[in-house]
Amino acid sequence: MAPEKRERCGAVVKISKRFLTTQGIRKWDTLSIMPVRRYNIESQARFLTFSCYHKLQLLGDPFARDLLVTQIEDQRKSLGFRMLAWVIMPEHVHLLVVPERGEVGAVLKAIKQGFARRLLAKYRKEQNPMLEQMRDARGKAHVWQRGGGYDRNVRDQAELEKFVGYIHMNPVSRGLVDRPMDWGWSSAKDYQGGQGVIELWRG
Ligand code: NI
Repeated sequence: MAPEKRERCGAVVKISKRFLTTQGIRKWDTLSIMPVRRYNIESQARFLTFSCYHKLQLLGDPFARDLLVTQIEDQRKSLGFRMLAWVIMPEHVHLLVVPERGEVGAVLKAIKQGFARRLLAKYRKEQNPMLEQMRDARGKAHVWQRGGGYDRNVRDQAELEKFVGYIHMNPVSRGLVDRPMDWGWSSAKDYQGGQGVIELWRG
């Protein structure tokens, strides 16, 4: 297939061979990316970042990260969005996704609400002292920072590769692991030819 093939509502951009090689991928086909900066357009990749309430490290333990992984994977199956890369850090999350019909709100809502409900239920049951720090002025406990977080449309292949690299380097930059693939809660392993815990879109 030609490197760039125009379609009615976007362009199919082929990931460069060089990038695939550096990421250890042999057979990843094409990714659909809109080359313009617009919101809610079909086939456009989105770089999403969202954080825990008041930057609390609510994702600091493996149990919480595993719970979020399950939530993301369940919602990926039911909502049909495509996952390109992801990382779960102790107090924030980065996702590179292509939402179904371009609607990213439903993806975020489903992931965040489901996780918050489960984590709060667990914390309440065990009377976790963290609950006190999660309360707002009215006494309501929050898991996520309010607002949509950070949301960027990925315009082209170069930007896509930059985001993938950035996402996977998060745990290394933070000093949590030496190599991206040593962090179990990201898609770095998939890019090294392995199978991660969330199924990535492979074209
Ligand atoms: Ni980060």
